[in-house]
This record gives sequence, structure tokens and C-alpha cells, in this order.
Amino acid sequence: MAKRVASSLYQFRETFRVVNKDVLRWFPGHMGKGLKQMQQRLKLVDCVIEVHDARIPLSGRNPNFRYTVSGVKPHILVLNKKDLADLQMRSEMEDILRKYGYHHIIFTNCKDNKCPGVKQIIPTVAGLVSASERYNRSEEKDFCVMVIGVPNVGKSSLINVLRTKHLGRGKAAPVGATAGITRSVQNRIKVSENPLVYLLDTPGILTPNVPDIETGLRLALCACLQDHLVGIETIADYLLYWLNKNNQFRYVDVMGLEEPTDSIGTLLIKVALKLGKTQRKRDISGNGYVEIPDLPAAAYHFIKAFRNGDLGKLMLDTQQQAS
Ligand SMILES: Nc1nc2c(ncn2[C@@H]2O[C@H](COP(=O)(O)OP(=O)(O)OP(=O)(O)O)[C@@H](O)[C@H]2O)c(=O)[nH]1
Ligand SMILES: [Mg+2]
Repeated sequence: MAKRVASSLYQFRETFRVVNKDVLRWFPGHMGKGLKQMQQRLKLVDCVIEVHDARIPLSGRNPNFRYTVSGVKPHILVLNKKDLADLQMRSEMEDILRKYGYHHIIFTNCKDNKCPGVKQIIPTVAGLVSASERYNRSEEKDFCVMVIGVPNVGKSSLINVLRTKHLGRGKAAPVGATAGITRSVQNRIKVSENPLVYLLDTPGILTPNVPDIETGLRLALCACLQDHLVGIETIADYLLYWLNKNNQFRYVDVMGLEEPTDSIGTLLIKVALKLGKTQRKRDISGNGYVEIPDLPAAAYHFIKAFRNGDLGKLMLDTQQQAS
């Protein structure tokens, strides 16, 4: 059913309108502090790995990273969660990123320690650092790498998967499905013996000013912002808008609908009823209670389906964004 939906039969929104634009100014205190700590540690670092979400290779990366944080040190861009991303446009995206100065781009799935991208990381680090001017660290035998990026893209997971792969050791960096698990720059963690490589885990840092509302919403959809900052129903509405606009109709089957809809209210009511999720609210008289569909629970269910990859492998960014 999903693939066969003729989008011409339906009238979908052309643009997405949001009332609350505060998301664009969201930059909590720990991020400013984290950025400073990262800059202070830079002299102890030989290379920077910037991790980002492969579904949004162009959106939302902090422009300070490439030049302020990384400076002249070798820089590798890891596009993680490739298991969730539609990579048909991979080479076009890589061309755009190269124009922005990213010459070492690796796609990874940190949930899979057999992933070829994960395998490539330590040899790439070793090659780049050996060929670079190491300044004050030229006498050091070990390679020290700082792992940076926006929240929840898998920085700590990358450290853990490398450690498991090369040392056969367990997790050393805490991981979680919400943004802001790592709160400050951590002590270095050994991930490889030969070459001797240490990684520094850092807190996720957003750009202080997200350039436009859709970038903010894409970040929210990929859980790089905490859901309550944007509002779970707004994120769900943006997801529905994006899916319809991009002819992605798998949600119709996955959410148990009869046909596509452009109304988030309709979708959430149907999903809440199917899930049997209701909320108890006071009735108009104030004397009794009524049971109404639990729309936030339905919104969370819908967004979770996207985040788990149940709505298909998707690429939220487009080439047009770069022009
Ligand atoms: N599907 C998928 N999920 C991943 C991958 N890598 C990490 N995750 C999940 O993404 C979530 C965030 O991972 P973390 O490693 O905590 O991300 P982080 O960048 O360290 O997050 P903060 O410390 O909050 O900035 C967790 O639920 C991970 O299990 C991946 O390659 N694929
Ligand atoms: Mg972390």
C-alpha cells in the first residue's frame, strides 16, 4: 500500500508553519562550558573526529567545530546511524561536504562492530596524525583524539564500539537515547593498543543559533534536542509534513491508517485509539472526568517509529539546502 499511494490524489502542505520559534535560540549553559573545555584540551589532542547523524549530513552541525575547535589538527567527519539513513545521495552529499572543507568522511553504524566504517577509523586516524605537524606533541607515542558533535549523534557509542572492536573491552562511555547524556569533557579512554590511541568524549554542542526553523526541527526529529524543548506534537507534525512532502507513505501501514493524512490531529487521534491510550481530563462542568485520546503518547509512538527506522531509511537533508 505505502509505495502505491499516488500523492497527486492528496493535497499536502507545501510549507511547514510553526508558532514557537524559541528552539532557534536554545543553547544551555553546559554547552558553552563544554565548548570552552574542548578548546582548552585542544593542545593535548592530535586529531578531531566530528560525529554527525547520517540522516542530516548538512543540517545543524556547529560551524565553530571545523575551525575554532579543530583548528589546524586533522579532522575526520563520521556520519553515524547509517543503518537509518537513505544513502542513495551519498556521493552528492560527500561532494558538498568536500566543498565545505571536509576531506575525510566515514559512514558508520556504531551498533555493529563489524561495520566497515568503524574498521576504517583507527587506520585513518593513524595515517592522518603520522602525516601531520604534531607541534608540542611530536615526541608523544600515543595518539589522542577528541570526539565532538551535536547531542545524541553517537559520540559515546563510537568510543565504545572502537574499544570493543580493538581491545575486546566493555563500554566505557555512558550512552542514552536522549540528548545531553555526556555533560562535560571526559578523561581519555584507551580504544586501541597498536597504534596506541586514546579518545576524549565530549558533551554534545549545538550551534548557538540554528539558522532556520526546519534545521531546528530536523535536529529535534533526530533527537539532537530534548523533545520537550520543541514539543512532541510539533515534532510529530513536522514528521508528517516531511513524509507526505517527500512521498514517503510507509507510515500509513505502520501506524495502521486507511490512507495518508496531512492532519496531525487526525493521525494522533487514530493512533491513540489503536494503542488504547487515553488521558483523564476534567469535564467542562468541573465536577467529573472524561477520557480523551492521549495525543502526546501517540505523537511519541509516531516519532519513535521514525527514530527506530520503521518508517524506512530516510535522508532528511536535500542537495538544494547547500545552494
Ligand atoms: N540506529 C543507531 N543508533 C545508534 C547508533 N549509534 C548510536 N546510536 C544510539 O543513539 C543514541 C545516542 O547515542 P550516544 O552515544 O549516547 O550519543 P552521544 O552523541 O554521545 O550523545 P550525548 O552525550 O547526549 O551528546 C543511543 O540510543 C545509541 O544507542 C547507530 O549507528 N545506529
Ligand atoms: Mg555522549
